[in-house]
Amino acid sequence: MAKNLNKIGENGIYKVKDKVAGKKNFYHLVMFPYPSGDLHIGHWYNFAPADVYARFKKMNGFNVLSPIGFDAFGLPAENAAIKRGIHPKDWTYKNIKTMTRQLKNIGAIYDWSRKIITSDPDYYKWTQWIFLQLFKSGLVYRRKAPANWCLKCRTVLANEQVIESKCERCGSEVIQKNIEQWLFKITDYAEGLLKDLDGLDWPEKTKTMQRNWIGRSEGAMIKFNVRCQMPDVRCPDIEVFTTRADTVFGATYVVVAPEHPLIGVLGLKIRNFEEVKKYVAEAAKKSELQRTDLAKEKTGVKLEGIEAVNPLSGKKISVFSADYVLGHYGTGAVMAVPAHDQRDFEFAMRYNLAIKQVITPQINADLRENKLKKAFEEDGYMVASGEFTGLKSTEGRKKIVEWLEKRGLGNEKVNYKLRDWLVSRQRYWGAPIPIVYCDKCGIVPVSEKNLPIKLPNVKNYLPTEEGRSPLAKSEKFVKTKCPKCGLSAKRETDTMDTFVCSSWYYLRYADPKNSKRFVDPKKIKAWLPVDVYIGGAEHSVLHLLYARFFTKALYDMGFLSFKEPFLKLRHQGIILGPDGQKMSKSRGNVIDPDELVEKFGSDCVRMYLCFMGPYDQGGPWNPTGILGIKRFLERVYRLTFNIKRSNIDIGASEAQKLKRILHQTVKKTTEDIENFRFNTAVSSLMILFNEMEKNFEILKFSNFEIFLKLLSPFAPYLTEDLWRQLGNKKLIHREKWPIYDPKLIKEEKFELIIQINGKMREKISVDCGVSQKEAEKLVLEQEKVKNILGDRRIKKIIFVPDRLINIVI
Ligand code: ANZ
Ligand code: ZN
Repeated sequence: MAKNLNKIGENGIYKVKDKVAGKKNFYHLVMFPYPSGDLHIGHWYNFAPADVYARFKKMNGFNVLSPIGFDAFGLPAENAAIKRGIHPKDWTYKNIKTMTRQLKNIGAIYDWSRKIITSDPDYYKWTQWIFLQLFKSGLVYRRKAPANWCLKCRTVLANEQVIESKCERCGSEVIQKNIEQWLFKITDYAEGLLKDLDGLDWPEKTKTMQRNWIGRSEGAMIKFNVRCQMPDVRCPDIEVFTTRADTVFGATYVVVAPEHPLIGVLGLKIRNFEEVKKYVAEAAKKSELQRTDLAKEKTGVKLEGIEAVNPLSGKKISVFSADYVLGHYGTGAVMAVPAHDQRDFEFAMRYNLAIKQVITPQINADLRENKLKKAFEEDGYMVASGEFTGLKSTEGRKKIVEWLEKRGLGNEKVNYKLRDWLVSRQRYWGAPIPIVYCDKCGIVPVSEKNLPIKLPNVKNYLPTEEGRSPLAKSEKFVKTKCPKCGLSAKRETDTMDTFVCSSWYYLRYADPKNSKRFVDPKKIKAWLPVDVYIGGAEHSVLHLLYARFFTKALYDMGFLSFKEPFLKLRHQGIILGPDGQKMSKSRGNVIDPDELVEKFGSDCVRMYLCFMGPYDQGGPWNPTGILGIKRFLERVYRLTFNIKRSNIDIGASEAQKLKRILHQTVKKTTEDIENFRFNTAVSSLMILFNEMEKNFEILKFSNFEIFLKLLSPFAPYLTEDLWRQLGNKKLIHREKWPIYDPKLIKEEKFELIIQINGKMREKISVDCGVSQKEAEKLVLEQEKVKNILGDRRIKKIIFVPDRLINIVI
């Protein structure tokens, strides 16, 4: 019965117009999938309940855009292709075909005419165009620096793609490698990316993760003069970043990161330079995680012959290099305060350095008896800090910075953990970076009219040992003319990180076929920003942060009129195997949606996914749960043919009750779906249906039709079918969503709470709408109330209609 309806989507019934008279546009978006080759149950869990929401919005009078496409470039597709010895392009497009068929089974209202494939030249032409716009705006740069290098994928990775020192894609070890790379200056947007989170309707947890990733930190820059013991040699100052300027008096040494330029600048002025160099080389081999591991033993090396001057105490202190200080954060140097920073404390213990306490929990504490066993890291009161002694540390911080500022020795400073986004990849399957190297002109952007720079169809797409892109081997691709001077030049052979492609696809859906512009401004206005975005929480930092950055950058260039791409965001949970474990082939607990569709039909799968639990939580798959849904839909099917075609209102109290439940259910499902509570929406539909089935003799025909409409977003195939069988000419998903009558949802009886002097004493069941007079009479007849009142005088009676009565004595 439902199979033929599969075609509905292809007949163009879900085609979306940019404008429909009398309707507001609503942009409903799911995160587009990688064409990994198989649509798994996790995809279904994202897309099917999301489609319930889209259909619900549509029936509520919105002109809904719900597009789909493929995030087709990138490492996962390429690695899989390499494993199977198929060209990444063939592999990708074959998978897209399979997944398109699978996606159609979901029965979503996707407008397939707007499909996007990011590896199509007419899409990546505009990815390259955006690269050029960012380049023009000074948001792109190239530099040689250590980068995360995955030994297995043989490419650099962005920081966001390194999870606990392992490659996010393949799980292998990531080391640091010195390499030329392209970066986007996302750090220019750190403050906006942070601040604008406040206005978004996103899960709080996701916002927190982004906030932490951006990592705003308020502190100060402080200059430490450096003295070299060799005569007549001047040394550059060391600038440190600190969040605790109140502890300057306790700074008993200074530490520079092994990468710090000072070491190279001083060179042989450092007496033990050889030893220092060795230490630096060792540090370079360690990953950031190893270096920042709090539990590890702190190591370092003293720079002999060099001293720093504490700007407040005037004391000369030692300078060390230690790998627990990172080169890229802050200034790459810290003033070490062992009494108040645990890392410094451990270091000082090991190297026998002075530990000087300058903050105490109580004001004017006596320090003589007190020997610290670990660093005291909290705020408190300043001691042994000259004129600042006695101040609260929070106040002292400000005062000290003011003092330093007056003398040109420091200033307030905000730092971010966020680093620039490394976008170049030494891999084949990505959009080529539209840049040319000319001996005369240097780095030259490709001219816009020559876009797209097509990815050549090379036979040898394997990553090279020495870490260069496979494109470098294609002479035809590399050789070109300089866009500026016309002399022969070489193309950039790195490709872009796939996250670049997915940072703007939501814009392209508004105008997917445009060959003149990346999107027509009118279409942007019609659809964007996205009203609701639905997808996995694993993208909390990566994709969602990058997409926000793109939107902000394009806004600043004048291409967009909004600064945030996704106003509302919802995550689905994760579906586990029936054994409660993560699904995996090796565990043999994978649920295959194709099989389920074959066995139960798409509606059952959709509806069970909605029903199985709170949407944002997911949980284990229950094989008997889907059977319950199947039986339920079969009952709906049967009842449709047993129901009397009478629309007469029967006055019987049973009929009244049925009507009330119906209207209550309309209210409940409406509110539940609007709030992504699909599970409780389904269960209230079940309750309603039970009542209808029990009383089908008196069930009004039009009321049953209302039920079918409520069911239709969950079970579109079945309901479209039944809707026609009932003689309707139009499609059910184009019907209006039912509205309830507030008068009809009122219960006949309610529990009246009886209070005496504000304390609850009794509850009685009374008619809804009971008047105060009637209620008082009933209440005063209650034995319990009579006993408490005795013959005390009633001062007054407070009555809250349909809720409570309070007798004040
Ligand atoms: C002195 C001090 C005293 C510090 C004290 C803390 C406590 P967040 O919040 O993460 O910004 N720091 C600065 N740059 C560093 C780097 N490149 N590598 C490692 N550590 C670095 O933390 C800022 C604090 O981390 C700074 O404040 C500095 O130590 C350290 F009682 O300065 B503090
Ligand atoms: Zn040139």
